[in-house]
Amino acid sequence: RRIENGLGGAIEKGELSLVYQPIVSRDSIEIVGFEALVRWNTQEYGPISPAVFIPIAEESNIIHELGDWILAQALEVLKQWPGQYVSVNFSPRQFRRHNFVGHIMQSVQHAGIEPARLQIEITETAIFDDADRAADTLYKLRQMGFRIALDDFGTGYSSLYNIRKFALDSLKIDRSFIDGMGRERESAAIVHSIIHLGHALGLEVIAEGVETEAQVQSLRIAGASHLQGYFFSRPVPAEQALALATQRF
Ligand code: G
Ligand code: G
Ligand code: MN
Ligand code: NA
Repeated sequence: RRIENGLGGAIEKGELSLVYQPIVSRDSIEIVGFEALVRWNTQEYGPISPAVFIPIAEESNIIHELGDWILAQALEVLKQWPGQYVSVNFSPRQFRRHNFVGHIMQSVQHAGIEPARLQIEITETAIFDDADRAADTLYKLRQMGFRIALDDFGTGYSSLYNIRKFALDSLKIDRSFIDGMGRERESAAIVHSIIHLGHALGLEVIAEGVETEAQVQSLRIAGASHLQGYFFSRPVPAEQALALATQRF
């Protein structure tokens, strides 16, 4: 409850900020986009992880106010980048919000941003409950030119049936599989399978949580189209992201 109460005032108190992590092309030459990740630095308790407060916000309507702030902030920063997209996480409740499509469109229009420069990251949880409605929402968003990424892929209740049915641009392989790749055959096999599946369906495949040179090499060989992780950069504040965006990687 304390967190929920604190979150209510966090925006006004200026306790929230966004950091941005580059998503690089497979040859590591080009930054194609940045994932926006929210940070909450409370005056009282110091930093609180979004892994803690997003699920709490998700239990109430605070998620909408928080989500609106995150999107507006990310779109504002995006204006300064040369051509990259920004990839914003949307929780299941945001995605299922009444008139989500109209809401997103209004936000980008207000910011004067091309829809193609916003990637919407959702998890399988967001689309599993009401698959028909989710398919309709994704179709509309994609028709309007937004990019759609399925986040944490492989950890949820994904069915291959769903993957076929949903309008997507990319699959993001959950970092737990990348982490296990060097140690367990099973993880390596899963990573390879996701990459093949993604490509067969005409999707980009983004590997998350890439930390080592060895992982970069294996993922290149496996054919991942994009890479993201501490090996390239931690999530950094907007000014640092801008510096990265304007240089070659
Ligand atoms: O940034 P970090 O690794 O601590 O994120 C932890 C979790 O919080 C991840 O699951 C991530 O997707 C989620 N998260 C981070 N930023 C946002 C955000 O802006 N919106 C939503 N809905 N989730 C976020
Ligand atoms: O659920 P989602 O994929 O949106 O969460 C991304 C989370 O992963 C963020 O909290 C981010 O800080 C974290 N992250 C990004 N790159 C790495 C990495 O290379 N290693 C680890 N351990 N975490 C990472
Ligand atoms: Mn994500
Ligand atoms: Na993820």
